[in-house]
Amino acid sequence: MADQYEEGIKAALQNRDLAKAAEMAQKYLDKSYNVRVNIGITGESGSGKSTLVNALRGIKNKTEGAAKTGVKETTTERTEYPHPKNNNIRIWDLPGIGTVKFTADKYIKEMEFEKYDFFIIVSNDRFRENDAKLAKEIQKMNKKFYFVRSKIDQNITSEKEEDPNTKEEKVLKEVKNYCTEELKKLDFESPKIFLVSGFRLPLYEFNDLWKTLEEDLPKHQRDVLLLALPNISLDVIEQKKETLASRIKWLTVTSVAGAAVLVPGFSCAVDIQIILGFAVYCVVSLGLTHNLLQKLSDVSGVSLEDLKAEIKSPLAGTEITKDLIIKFLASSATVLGEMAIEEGLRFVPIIGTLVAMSLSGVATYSVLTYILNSLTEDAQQVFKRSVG
Ligand SMILES: Nc1nc2c(ncn2[C@@H]2O[C@H](COP(=O)(O)OP(=O)(O)OP(=O)(O)O)[C@@H](O)[C@H]2O)c(=O)[nH]1
Ligand SMILES: [Mg+2]
Repeated sequence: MADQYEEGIKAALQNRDLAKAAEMAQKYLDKSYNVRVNIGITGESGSGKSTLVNALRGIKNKTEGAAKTGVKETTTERTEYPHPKNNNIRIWDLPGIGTVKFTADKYIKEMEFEKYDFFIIVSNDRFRENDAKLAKEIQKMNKKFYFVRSKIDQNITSEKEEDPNTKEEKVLKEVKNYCTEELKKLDFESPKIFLVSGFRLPLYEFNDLWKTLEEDLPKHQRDVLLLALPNISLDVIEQKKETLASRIKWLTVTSVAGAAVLVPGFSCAVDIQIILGFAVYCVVSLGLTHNLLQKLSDVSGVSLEDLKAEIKSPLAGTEITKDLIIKFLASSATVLGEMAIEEGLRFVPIIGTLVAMSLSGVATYSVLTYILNSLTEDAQQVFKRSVG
């Protein structure tokens, strides 16, 4: 799809029709932002479903607005949780099939199984008949599901209690083998099982779950979900950077038809609104707003102060206003000049064409790139500190 839009924009630029090019770029961006993802979280009562819902939303169980959890908080109604970073992502906390007096058929109907893009089947033990039944129904519908074995931290802790020399890998292997064998008995030949702790997504195999998922999802859904995901690894931060970087080209094209303004101390007129929008988008996606840092502090147990100490960019951890962007531009003029990006830009598709046509477009491109690069560095440092 991107190719088709790129061709259109190139043609418009060749005709020097900046307005048309900007309109097409905006259309592409709208399409890629407005993508819905519905995730169904299912499994037996008490298996850790609601905890996983909260973890995916980057919050701790007892945070306000979190899905209710605990030994007595059985979820009997299906509940929808919008992702705090992106309202288009809906995580559905489904009751366990064992907790409601439904036949599998009725359950699937009541839960509107066709609605979800994929399912996570959670168990804190081996997977049982009911899990298998659901998985088979999902398979029949040609949809994807992933087995998540939750609370793996508990297994490790208790094994270590018995023998302090127990290696973590050994426990992981044993649990994985056991779950695999049990699922084989239920007719799943080589099931994919991910060992996860809902309390600490960066540990254990949540990363592997993401790697599998991203291969299965269509591109736009993958991108949208990736950017909403908590920072579970340096790898994921790098992927976020690439995804955000791929938006810069389109944003730049939308900027060339807009109103560029001169910023005192900055060499060139730029579109402040676009820069502000992108900065906010990056800060949210990379988990660097004050609120998201606070949540990370709650989840990781590292103090907010310590996390904030890792941050260098003036755009992170604070409210991004127009004034802040103007100040930021004025103070970054030298760095941006030194980057001498304009030379290299001649070789970037589409942007290369703009180099001769729109100075402000080129400046916007450089600014957006600079913002993304510095925020990514901050996110990496914060992440290292949070798991450190
Ligand atoms: N140690 C540890 N405890 C967990 C984990 N996930 C959930 N728990 C605990 O297990 C209990 C049940 O978790 P919930 O998330 O409420 O489970 P649920 O599947 O939503 O339960 P129902 O809604 O009753 O079906 C809670 O006390 C959680 O704190 C985990 O990964 N590690
Ligand atoms: Mg629950």
